[in-house]
Amino acid sequence: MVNKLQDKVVNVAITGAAGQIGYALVYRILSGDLLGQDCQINLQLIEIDREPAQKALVGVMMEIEDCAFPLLHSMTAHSSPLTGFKDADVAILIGASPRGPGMERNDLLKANANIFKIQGNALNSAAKETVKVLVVGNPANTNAFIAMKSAPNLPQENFTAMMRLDHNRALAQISKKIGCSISDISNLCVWGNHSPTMFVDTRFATVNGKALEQLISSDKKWVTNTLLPVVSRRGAAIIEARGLSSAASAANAAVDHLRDWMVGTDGKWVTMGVPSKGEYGIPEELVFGMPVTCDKGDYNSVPNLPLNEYAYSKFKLTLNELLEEQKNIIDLLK
Ligand code: NAX
Repeated sequence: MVNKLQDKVVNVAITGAAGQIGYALVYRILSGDLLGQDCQINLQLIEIDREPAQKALVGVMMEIEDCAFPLLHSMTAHSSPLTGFKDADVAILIGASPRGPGMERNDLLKANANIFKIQGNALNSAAKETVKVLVVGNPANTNAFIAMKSAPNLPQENFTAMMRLDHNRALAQISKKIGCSISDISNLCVWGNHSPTMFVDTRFATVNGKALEQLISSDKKWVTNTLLPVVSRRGAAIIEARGLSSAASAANAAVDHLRDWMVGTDGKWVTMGVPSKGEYGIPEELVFGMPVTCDKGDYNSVPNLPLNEYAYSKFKLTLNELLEEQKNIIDLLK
């Protein structure tokens, strides 16, 4: 049985596996939502070498066991990214340093820079050269940049940051506004940083082939007055309502991001945070949210979209924020 499935066993490494998002994510992966029902999974779960994280991880693993998932081929626990990322085909980097009391954004950037530098190094030494890396832990774009720069032997395009939750949040708001289904909406994207400066760009969006702009022409201000603020403040609104940050929707976005990357989007745009190749004047290597299409393991940014004055001002704001973040951590990469 195992031999027959050998070519369909995928090694999936997850950091922060005992946290909220990790807990919601493992069940989706083992249900077949990531790679379908024919692909078995070796789950490599990584947590910090501290309590209560390690004990919580034991509990998570007991629950996974109790699900008796047919797709679970093996499961291992790790406190070192070097063993945890061994031969990884997919690495989902969720664990990050949370913002502590009195911590400035800069302190948070630096605390995470150290974590993602170590993890980038470990991926470089231990993971497969084809590993697909998704960084979820915040500040996700800059963390992905750090991991990428710390893994010089791996192709840069292997490193991505999660902007899909922002994309999905925008899709859901549009679907509610128009009264259409999510799959009716095309050509939406989110530019820039996974932060309140992100730019949700609806200028090219269509619903069943009709321009969104036309469909909301009686409520022209809806995008700027409602959609953009709702999406950019959604994380905070969820914390206020639930008392905890987004977890199931973040895990769902991680599944969407990775599944689309590996399986393909059939020409449909999705948003991924990817290292720039100089598109749209974005400095090379900056990990920037942009529209991409995916085809069986590759992604390509959507080219030649015009940026009018309004779009450019929004674009520039989020670009400048990311450049500032990069400037603050660049010395730590030396
Ligand atoms: P939790 O605090 O529930 O879990 C984080 C887990 O990571 C903990 O179990 C912790 O022990 C572990 N961890 C910390 N440092 C680690 C390290 N160096 N190696 C391995 N494990 C480590 O947080 P959770 O709600 O799961 O959120 C995780 C991260 O996702 C946060 O940084 C959060 O800000 C970020 N998010 C990113 C989103 C995105 O769209 N990019 C959306 C959701 C979420 O806010």
